[in-house]
Amino acid sequence: MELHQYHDVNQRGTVERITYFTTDEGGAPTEKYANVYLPYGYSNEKAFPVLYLIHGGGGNPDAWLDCSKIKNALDSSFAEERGAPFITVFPTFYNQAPVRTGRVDEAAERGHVLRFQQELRNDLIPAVDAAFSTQAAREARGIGGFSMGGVTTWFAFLENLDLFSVFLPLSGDCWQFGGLGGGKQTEKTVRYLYDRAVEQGFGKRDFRIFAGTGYEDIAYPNLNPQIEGMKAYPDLFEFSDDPGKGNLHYTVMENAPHMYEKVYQHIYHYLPYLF
Ligand code: FER
Repeated sequence: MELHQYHDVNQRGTVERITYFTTDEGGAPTEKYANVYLPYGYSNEKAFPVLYLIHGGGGNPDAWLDCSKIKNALDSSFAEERGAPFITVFPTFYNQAPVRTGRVDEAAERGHVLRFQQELRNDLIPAVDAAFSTQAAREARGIGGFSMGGVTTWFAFLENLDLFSVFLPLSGDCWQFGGLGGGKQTEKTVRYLYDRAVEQGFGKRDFRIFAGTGYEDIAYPNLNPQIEGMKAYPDLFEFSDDPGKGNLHYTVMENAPHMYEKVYQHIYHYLPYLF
């Protein structure tokens, strides 16, 4: 899992912004932006996979880039040919920048990341596929996120499985049945994930989940039981320690609290297997 953070990277990707229109909670049109990382060598002559990477609670489209070495991890991985280059889109699930004082409002946050599923489908993905040279297919589209972004990722599995095949939930559990539901209502949550996939006609060869957290992470008590519960359904969630086999992967890091600076390393670790 060691990132060559001092590696001399001469092949750097660029970060652009895309603006797009979506609909706010009241149904009014609103303009938003996302950051778009284009790998070194990006060109209209090729079509690239796209990873959507979602910030945590209180964050914004800049959070991943400001708070972690994710760009360095992408640049160095592609320069070293650890994986085929892909585009990474950093959007936000908020319509208004949140003012965070004290404890997280679980119901409000859950509402934002659930509403964002429609924005992905109706507005953001079409805008990205129109503006950039993408493969524009679920096989070449992934979504991941940290904390509330991990919660967003599980909702994408439930609501947008026809759009994504790769899922990277990092230090965030599934909130279908309320805040911290992966820990508080593990059995019900796991069963729902299972049923939603099956009812939409998807089987275990149709998606891959690359989950991660840390032993010291506040989300560990919520994500860990959920992943352990999912292992009990190997006909749909086939766990393997080898990220190239099965479709459910889970890495728990040592000395890793709930921070972008830690969780981005999971993306580095899994990168060769994503697309
Ligand atoms: C979790 C998932 C999300 C969790 C916390 C969050 C404590 C979000 C926290 C925040 O936005 O502050 O499992 O565990």
